[in-house]
Amino acid sequence: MSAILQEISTLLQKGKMKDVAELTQKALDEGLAPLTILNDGLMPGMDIIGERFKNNDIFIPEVLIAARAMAAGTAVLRPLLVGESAQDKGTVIIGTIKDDLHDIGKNLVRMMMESKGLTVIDLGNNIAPQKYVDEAIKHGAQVIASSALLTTTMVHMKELVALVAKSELAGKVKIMIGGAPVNQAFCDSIGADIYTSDASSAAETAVSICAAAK
Ligand code: B12
Repeated sequence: MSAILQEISTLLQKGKMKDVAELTQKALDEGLAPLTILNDGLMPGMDIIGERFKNNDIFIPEVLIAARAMAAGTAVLRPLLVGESAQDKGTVIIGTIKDDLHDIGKNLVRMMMESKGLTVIDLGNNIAPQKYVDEAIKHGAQVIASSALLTTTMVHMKELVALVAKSELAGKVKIMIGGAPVNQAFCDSIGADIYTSDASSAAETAVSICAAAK
């Protein structure tokens, strides 16, 4: 990892929101690609925070300020990743599932999807399964994307799958799921359509689904 990416990671871990934003801009000015800064600077910093939280080395306040620093860095990258032209390649409804407030991964997935020209309706976090269905009908979406970071909330994804199957969306909308505790086996077990492990592959897959639906 280059020195500036290492420093971005370190400052993120310390929750230095302003410094992370400034250094992210500096890395861009030095010619580093936005995705490199995201994948090799910001994300590794958040991974270390995750490990330290797991080991009870740090607690919620530290995690929250690190999350804010991560958001400040991604805000700098967002216009470059997303671009300005709306290409209308399809519509995705995205949200973090009911009872779950984690939204960093969901926001990255949204950003990557937008960068590929998809229209993304972001419902936010703590989203009831019925709300995804209602919004997908309202916006004529081809994809519902749901994120979960807690083993206690991922179970609500099963309710989402059942509700879609009972609705007018059945057979028309694909359900994509993701988030750290989610995997292919869980996806298969609840009958969701697609699982991917990261934001870039989630965006590529959503583009393919939307293209096939046209
Ligand atoms: C940041 C964080 C928080 C922040 C969230 C801030 C925010 N705005 O999101 C705060 C402090 C609020 C928090 C709170 C809690 N947290 Co927390 N948190 C984390 C932490 C450290 C990082 C999560 C993160 O953002 N990772 C970075 C992102 C980029 O990764 P990601 O979300 O996995 O997303 C990537 C992929 O999964 C994928 N993806 C994500 N979503 C989707 C969706 C689709 C459709 C697809 C295809 C792909 C995809 O793409 C992303 C990019 O590649 C994790 C530890 C960890 N290692 O995950 C714990 C963690 C998730 N939290 C945990 C816990 C226990 C909690 C609390 C219950 C703590 C408490 N006692 O109160 C609360 C719950 C609050 C709630 N109701 O949601 C546990 C969960 C354990 C479990 N088995 O369920 C973890 C694993 C920590 C641990 N090891 O103990 N947390």
